[in-house]
Parts: sequence; C-alpha cells; structure tokens
Amino acid sequence: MAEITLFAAPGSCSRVATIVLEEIGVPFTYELVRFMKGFHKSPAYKAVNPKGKVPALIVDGEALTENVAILSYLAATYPDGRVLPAASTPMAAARIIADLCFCSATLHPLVTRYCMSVKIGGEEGAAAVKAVGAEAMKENAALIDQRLCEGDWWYGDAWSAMDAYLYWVFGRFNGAGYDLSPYPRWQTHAARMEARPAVQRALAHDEAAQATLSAERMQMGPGGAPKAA
Ligand SMILES: N[C@@H](CCC(=O)N[C@@H](CS)C(=O)NCC(=O)O)C(=O)O
Repeated sequence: MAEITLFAAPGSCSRVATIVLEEIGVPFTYELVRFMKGFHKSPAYKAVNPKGKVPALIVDGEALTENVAILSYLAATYPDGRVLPAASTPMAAARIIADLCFCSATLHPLVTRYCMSVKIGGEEGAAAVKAVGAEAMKENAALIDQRLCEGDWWYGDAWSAMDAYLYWVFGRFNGAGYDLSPYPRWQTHAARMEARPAVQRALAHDEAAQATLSAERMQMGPGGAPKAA
C-alpha cells in the first residue's frame, strides 16, 4: 500500500483533498503546516512545494501539488473511490477538468478576495477588495445553486470531489459572514455534505490541527510570559 502524506492547514483548501482521501478510505498522514510560523515558506517545505502553499500530497516520497492535480491523481489511482465520474470521451474528460478549474481558478480567488481581503488590499484597500469578491460571487453562487437543481450533487446522483470543493468554498464564505440565503440548494448541499461520515472525519483532522495550533499559541515563554506563536 502506498505511503501517503497530506500537507495541510485547518480551514484552508487542503480540506478538499482531506475529504477526498477520507471518502476513498485510504490511510494517510495529515501533516500540519504552521502558516503562523511561516513553515510554508521555509526551505524544508519549499523542497516539497516550491510555491509555498498547501495542499501538497506525498505518495511514496513523490510530491504532487495543486488541488486539481491531486484530485485527478486520486481519481485515477483509486477508481473504486468514485472521486470523479468516469469519462468515455476526451470531451467528457476535459469538461471534468473544466469543472475542477472553475473551483481552483474562479471560486478560490474569490474566497481569497472576500475572506482574506487585507492580505490583498492592505488595511486601506481591504474593503474594496472584499466588495469585488462579494459582487463577483453572486453570479457564481447562482450558477452553483442552479446546477444543484439537477440532483443532490454537482454530477446529479453521484457524489464527487467537486462536491468537496464546493463545500470548502461554501464554508469559507459562510464563515466570513457572506449571505448565502439566496442559494438554498447550495445550503442544503452543505448540510448533506456534513452528514457524510467521511466529511466528519476530514473536519476532525482540521479540528485536531486547529487545537494543536491553539495550544501552541498558549505556550508560556520564559518567566511565565506568553510566548509569541
Ligand atoms: N492553486 C493552488 C492554491 C493553493 C493555495 O492558495 N493554498 C493556500 C491555502 S487555501 C495557501 O497555502 N496559502 C498560503 C500562502 O499563500 O501564504 C491549489 O489549488 O492547490
């Protein structure tokens, strides 16, 4: 059996791969990347992912980055996991890639704009960046909600990695206070996701990692003074 490690951070887009690994049911190690300590920009981590980001998947010592690539790899390696629908033509296969790219290249940048606006716009520009993210999200959220008319999942009756990706996007916007009430099907989709045991196990990984981070920030420094994280 392959030895698999996922470099991840709680709440980040590595949650998508965490969910998919849990859905497949393959054993893996969740390796916490400590953003606050800058570990993702360290030479040690950049040897794994030169882009200094999560997720990174290590399979028997070989590193793979980018969610789209990781999900495609897992789908091909574990066909019984039904990570993505089977494609019988090049066009069908390319459309699945287009769906994943919609998440990574359209939705994820909107998450960054809306939820991490200070990082992009600085204190002064943050409100404008957030407003751009909020406005652009409306059209995309409507598209997702409309698509979910066709069944419980993005691909109708079949759960897939697309649902994990959309769930992560939903969670980030929801957690940042974006009004998702105009999109009831997407809300129901998120609730449906949360009912899945694999999703609960994935969330437990993130929660355990978050608890580790919180505990580390509580560590006392010399003389009993709180030590900076
Ligand atoms: N295109 C990449 C994006 C990865 C990405 O942006 N990851 C974020 C977390 S959601 C990250 O590692 N951010 C750390 C940083 O940029 O400093 C993918 O889809 O895997």
